[in-house]
Amino acid sequence: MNMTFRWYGPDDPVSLGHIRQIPGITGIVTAVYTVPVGEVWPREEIASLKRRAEEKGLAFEVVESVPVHEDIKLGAPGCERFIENYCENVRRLGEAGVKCICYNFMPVFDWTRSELSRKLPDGSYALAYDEETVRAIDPVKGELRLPGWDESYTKEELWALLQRYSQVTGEDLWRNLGRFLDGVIPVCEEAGVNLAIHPDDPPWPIFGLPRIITGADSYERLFALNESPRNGVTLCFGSLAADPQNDLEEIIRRFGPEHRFHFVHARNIKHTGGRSFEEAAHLSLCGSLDMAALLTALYETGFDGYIRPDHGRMIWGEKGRPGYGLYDRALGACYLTGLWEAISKR
Ligand SMILES: [Mn+2]
Repeated sequence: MNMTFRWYGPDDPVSLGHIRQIPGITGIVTAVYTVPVGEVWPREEIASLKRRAEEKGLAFEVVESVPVHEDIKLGAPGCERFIENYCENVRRLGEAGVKCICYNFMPVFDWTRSELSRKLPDGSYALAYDEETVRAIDPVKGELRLPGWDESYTKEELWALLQRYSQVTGEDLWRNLGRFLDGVIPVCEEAGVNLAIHPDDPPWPIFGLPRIITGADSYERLFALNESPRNGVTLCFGSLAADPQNDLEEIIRRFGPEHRFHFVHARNIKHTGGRSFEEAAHLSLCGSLDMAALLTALYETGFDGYIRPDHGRMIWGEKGRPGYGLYDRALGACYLTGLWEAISKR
């Protein structure tokens, strides 16, 4: 197990100097943020991230994310160019010592919440998802007022993109994911890089857009699509657990022995009725997940990948990137490292 910490690059208010002071952190998780989705990352920018990390004694072995161009998800004519660019990024990252690349295959929208700073009873602030609020929104009407969405699209561009997805089904997405993996996984094998798909967050279709990485059945199908162990998963506790039907411990014990969990996002959530939830501190007693049971299942199935604390609350007056402040994630990292030490010394 390698405990890592997400860092958003030189503009992140959380500095590498802060991160290195969190006990037990061995490396950072970051990305090149200056290049448009679908293009090739300059070698100098990759090298610069690596140099900055290593100057602080931190490894740079995990990238989150190399985003997948919408044309690949759509299976649009000409998407081969974007698959080839993706392969080139895998090669360049492998050359720089990166071992694991996180990505997702969610159409248009990445993670979705209805609130970025819900005040919890203890005075901290957390991200939250209210099912009714999200269900009442029709993005085609331009009612795009939810936080956390990609604001790089104009309203017209977003409308046009949603139109392109209007006939796309879950089966289409699976076929396009298969084509993407067929192109990229052989390069991952040559480059010594694991590819790790992040589950859809939340793990169900939103706004009429299909979502396919949603639970145990998805993993069964994903692993069958491409048998290489390089074709793996970022196991995000909070994303999968948003669907109360997902039994995370069962998922870990069932698929863990296949060694396809290359990266774990450890995060707790608290179910608040139906499919609504709010994000919680990492401790089991603060949310709906039994973190000790989940880490025990990982340990007992031989997990040897990367792990990081996931979203944290805003505490102690910190202002910053929602979910990615320093303090609560640092508390989470220490808690997870402590659990792991206790489990591994039994
Ligand atoms: Mn995650």
